Amino acid sequence: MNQLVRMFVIVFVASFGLLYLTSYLNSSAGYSGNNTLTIYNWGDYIDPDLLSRFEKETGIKVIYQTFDSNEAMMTKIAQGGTTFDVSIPSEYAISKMKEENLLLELDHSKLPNLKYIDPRFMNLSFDQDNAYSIPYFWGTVGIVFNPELVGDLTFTSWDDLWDESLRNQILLVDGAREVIGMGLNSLHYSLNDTNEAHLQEAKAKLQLLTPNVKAIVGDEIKLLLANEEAAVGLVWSGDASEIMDQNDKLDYIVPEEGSNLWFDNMVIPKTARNIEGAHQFINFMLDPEVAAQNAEYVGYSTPNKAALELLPEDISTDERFYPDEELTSKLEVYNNLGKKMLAHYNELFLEFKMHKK
Ligand code: SPD
Repeated sequence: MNQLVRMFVIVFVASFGLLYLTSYLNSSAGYSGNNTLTIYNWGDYIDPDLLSRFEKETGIKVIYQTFDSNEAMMTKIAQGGTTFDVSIPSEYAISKMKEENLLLELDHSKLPNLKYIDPRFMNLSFDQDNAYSIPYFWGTVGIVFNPELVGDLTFTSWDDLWDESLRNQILLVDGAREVIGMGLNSLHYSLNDTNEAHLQEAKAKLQLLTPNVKAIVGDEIKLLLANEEAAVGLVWSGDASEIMDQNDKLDYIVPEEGSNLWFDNMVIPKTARNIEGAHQFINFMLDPEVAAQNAEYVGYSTPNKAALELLPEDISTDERFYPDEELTSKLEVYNNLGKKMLAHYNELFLEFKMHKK
């Protein structure tokens, strides 16, 4: 009996010691066992120094993963089995994720820096009261081009992309809404059009563009265009700004038939394990100095009014990337077209990609 008690005491003391040692090792690395934050963001969409700064300031270890489309991100979160604490979807995706109950309601009392966001970017239709999402970056979709390689083309019209002189000279961003939307806009249709005849017309017109399309690519589009591997690209405005930073011969324009105005906002998915840390991270990214550093690093347009004032004037006054309300009011925001129609847009885009091959 005595021996049994001794054994029990030895096992108890050993387990306690092991537990103490593990927690000591974790805390000496600066993090307690479950004090991590998993962030799921677009590729190339944050200054990595800010992640280190957040870790240092809070003692929270960041685990960082990326996606390259709203569709891929939504599928992964909806499937479950992930522990993302913060993600950064675009407006139509936020609306769909709300509908599918994939987002947590935010606690604004934990986001005092929200006061720095320009009211123009708050309470938008996809998330009234910003109950589920907080502005991160915004922008347009347009054409970046190398004036030395495109002759007289000015790209004031989407139709310029179909010009025969651009054979094998165009790179397209790998986005279903962007490419199908461009086809629709070029026909003067809405980029939220759900009329099947219009969609088929856009598909047929896009098929005629394939001889001019060199490739459909992800984030590498920036390097390829900056290195003059192609003359023209269909891009998000922030990518254009980064490309032009690397090669100042290039220019960016939003064609007159219209285009997309988009908003990427920070959300806390239902999969979150560290809800407190997620609020801390969102509030950190809203700090004017942090937001300005991030905007300068990634090249995208900040919705943070106080951060905008901290940016160099050549950035904050560049109307190509900070278009005024008059221009933005002519642009269209993607609607959540519903599960079936969004799947249809994806199918049309896949068919276009197959046709291109
Ligand atoms: N490399 C960062 C890409 C971020 C793009 N977000 C734009 C989404 C528009 N729907």
